[in-house]
Amino acid sequence: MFSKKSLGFSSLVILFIVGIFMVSCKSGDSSNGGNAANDSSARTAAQNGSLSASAEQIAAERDLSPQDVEAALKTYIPSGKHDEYLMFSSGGHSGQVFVIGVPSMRLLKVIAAFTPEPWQGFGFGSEESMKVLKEGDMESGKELRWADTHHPALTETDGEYDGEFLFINDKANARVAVIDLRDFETKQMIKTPNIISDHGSTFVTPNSEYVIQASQYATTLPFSEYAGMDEYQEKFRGLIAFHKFDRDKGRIVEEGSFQMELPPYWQDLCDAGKKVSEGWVFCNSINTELATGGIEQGLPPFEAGVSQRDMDYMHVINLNKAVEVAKQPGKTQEISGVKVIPLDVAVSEGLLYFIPEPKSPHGVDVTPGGEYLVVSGKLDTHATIYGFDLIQKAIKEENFEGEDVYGVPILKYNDVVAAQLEIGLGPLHTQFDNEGNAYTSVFIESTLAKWKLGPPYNTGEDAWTLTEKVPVQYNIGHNVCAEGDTVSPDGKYCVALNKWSIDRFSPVGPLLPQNFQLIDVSGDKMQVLYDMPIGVGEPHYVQMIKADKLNPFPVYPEVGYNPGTMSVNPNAAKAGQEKIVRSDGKVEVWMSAIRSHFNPEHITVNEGDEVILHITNVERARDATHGFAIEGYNINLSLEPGEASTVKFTADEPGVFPFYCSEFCSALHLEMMGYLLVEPKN
Ligand code: RUQ
Ligand code: CUA
Repeated sequence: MFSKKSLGFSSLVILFIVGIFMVSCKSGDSSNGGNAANDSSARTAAQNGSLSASAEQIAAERDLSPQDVEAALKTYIPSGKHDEYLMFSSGGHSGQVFVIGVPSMRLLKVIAAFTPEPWQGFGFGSEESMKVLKEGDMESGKELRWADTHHPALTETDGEYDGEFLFINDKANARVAVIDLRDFETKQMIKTPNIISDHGSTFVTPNSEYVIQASQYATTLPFSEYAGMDEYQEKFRGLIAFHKFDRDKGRIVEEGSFQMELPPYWQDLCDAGKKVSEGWVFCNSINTELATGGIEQGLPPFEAGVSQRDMDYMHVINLNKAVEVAKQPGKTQEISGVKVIPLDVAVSEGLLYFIPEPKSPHGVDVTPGGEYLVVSGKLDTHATIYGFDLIQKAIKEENFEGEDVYGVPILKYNDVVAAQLEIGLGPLHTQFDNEGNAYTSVFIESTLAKWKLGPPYNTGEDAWTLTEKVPVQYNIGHNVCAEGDTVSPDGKYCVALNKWSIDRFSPVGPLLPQNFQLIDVSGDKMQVLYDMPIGVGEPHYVQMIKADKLNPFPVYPEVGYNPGTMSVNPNAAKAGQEKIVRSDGKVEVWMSAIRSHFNPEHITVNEGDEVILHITNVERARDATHGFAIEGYNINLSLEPGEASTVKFTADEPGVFPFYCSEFCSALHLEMMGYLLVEPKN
């Protein structure tokens, strides 16, 4: 069996080994930290042929085809070498962000975002993290401790990822988190006022001045106002928020942020214009039927009511102009402390137009040069491609087919469509490469479709042609290609973000992981290389950035660093100045942590005392992280080298409570502990 399968097999192996050797010689490169030992052993092996023989044997024993071996060689990263790209993946229900290397598909980090995460000490006592989590709670103070993260957005400069910050939305509660990529930690959470549901979020403008967030399921405006379902058309509204991002502060700021009222259609995905379309924003919508559900009253169920019409409306928003209008007195209304441009003002000022779009549209994706918007319909077989120049012309000539019930002008479909392409059943999302190709995920038929864009990318016969499809397993939602939504995509790799894995992995009970499939798109034929199970929530969108664009801190730049402010905390504990200060009902401790002890080691308090601990990890060595956990008190901190953290709690449990370092830091890590002694009241 093997001999048949392995026809030309050893030569393939040798070819690859030699190929790999040549590549690593040529690049000799730094980012991968070049590994001379591996290179020379590869050469020896290739020269004397011994490795190819054993590789052939391994392949035979493991029943691997030549294609399998090729795929393995394309994804393998030797120990000590690094991946070329990093993916930032939404963590779905986990409320987190996953960082994954490409092509190895190794999980590098789970970034705590909306949900408490013990390893990073996020939400287990440290003041810095508790503050961020609190910011994301309901105004009433009701805690929100889960999230449905969908769309991560890396900050951009001139439409290119710059590797500085990352935003991610929470569909479940209409929130946005801001992650600083110097330390990969969440610094801010916004519970967006007025809306309680979102989906078209987060998307950034080409210089990240604005983070875009559109509501999904229409509610009253604000949602906290009550209205019955029979008042839907009159009282319910959609909304789009433009959060102003201050890069120096690394925060979304109130000043300059504003919202715009929209009809109560269900706004879906959005994208920001780039290059020629910079300054404009595009959002799909569904439920232009204004269906309200209500099967119990004999009304059509939502999924039928929402899909009655053949066309819904793409929202075309003039953001540049909206920014100006939002500054003018009398043009906005303050709702829940936020400036909102009312719908009638949006219409009269020419900020909002509609374009008919077919069959339950879902993704809208702007081409790298900003010339086209690609829209796919969940119940369609086509991608519909709109020309930005055609849209501009129609707006300028006021060439409308009419207006919707809220008075928003509707452009004529035939005037603005540049092309339509038969893609397959259930196309969803589109990414791009550096050779004028588009890649569209096709949900119902479980394929990734590759097709050629029109001019200026491709001309003549080539323009707007479907060229290839590769089956994926199964039910692909989004897809991501290397820098595939920027002004200069890289090509090379795409990843199919599949919703179902069914039989791809060892069974783990009825709840199955999602399946990320790495696809090599560099050759003539797309090749699936690797299946990565995601067993931690259902990711939606992912962005893939060149790894060398990131420049994270190896350790915090100075001892006493507060990650909450990204500066030295003057009140941080310093080595040699550790102390315990007592006043009435309060014990304040300045503590240092270093391999392998805390100082002080005994903390005696009275039951009911307020205890404040300032702890600094005074280490300067890379990776010398200490944890700080107090047993029975639900407290755990992660203190990375240089980090200072504060934890406040009431000593309401009397008795003896060991505290210990919860990160294996040294040979005497087990001994890195101390005692909290809480003397009972009576
Ligand atoms: S979604 S599978 Cu982006 Cu939330 Cu389309
Ligand atoms: Cu410090 Cu373990």
